[in-house]
Amino acid sequence: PLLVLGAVQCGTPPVPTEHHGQSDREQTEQGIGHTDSVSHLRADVVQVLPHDPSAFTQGLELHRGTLYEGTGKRGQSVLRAVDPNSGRVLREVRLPDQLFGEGITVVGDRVWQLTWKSGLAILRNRTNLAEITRVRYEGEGWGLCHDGERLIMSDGSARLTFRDPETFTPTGEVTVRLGGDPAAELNELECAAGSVWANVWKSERILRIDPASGRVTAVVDASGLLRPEQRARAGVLNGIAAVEGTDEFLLTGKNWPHLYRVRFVPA
Ligand code: DDQ
Ligand code: CA
Repeated sequence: PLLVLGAVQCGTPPVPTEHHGQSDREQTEQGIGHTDSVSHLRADVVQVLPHDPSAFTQGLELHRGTLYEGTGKRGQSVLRAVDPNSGRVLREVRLPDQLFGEGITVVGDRVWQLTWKSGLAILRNRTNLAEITRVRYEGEGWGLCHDGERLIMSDGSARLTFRDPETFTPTGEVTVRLGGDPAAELNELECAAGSVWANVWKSERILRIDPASGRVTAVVDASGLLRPEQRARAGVLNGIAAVEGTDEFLLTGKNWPHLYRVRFVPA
């Protein structure tokens, strides 16, 4: 039985997610000498879905209708496959107690999962979540996504590292800049339609990044999803998963009671 927690239809008519018109406000937010435009978006809620409030969400991705979620904290980190409509856990594996799980991404029939400070990426079988291998990397592990050709990883700095999706070997990197300034603390990532979307840690902002240049092309203000009394008990926004075949995304956060199916629209 599906336990959809009420589909909240917002009254706003569909609007294009791209914001080509240059408002004065956008112009003034460009640094001097930076003529690139940055769109300002907000998250329009299409549906509210359940989310395990005990999940300290660190990685979130949808693959063929199944939600893959990685959680953090030492002794509590898991990788699970979840039915996004009901929140039912279909399969779950625990990480060893000393590992703090971070970003995840699906590559075909496999799933990569990062760890925060252990320098270990774990490769698993997507169906049974059994470990296949572990690979070492330099630095911290934060967010991860797969653009179809390469892995893209964040590490707490303003850098995104490109990696081979089979071997995890670094193949390049780019510095993310917003109006010319490095944009650090990029957390959970999502690769969608040629862009990389990144939650900014401890904020309710999501950046849309052009991975070729590192340029931030849009800033999403995703504040106001949780009700104030829910927000007091929940952690930070962290978790963005593209809904395949649509321009929608699932958003959640650490210990949030809901997943929000949203569309990004001009603010
Ligand atoms: N990171 O995901 C931003 C990379 C790290 C988040 C760590 C948050 C600290 C939580 C510590 C909880 C220990 C019980
Ligand atoms: Ca994601």
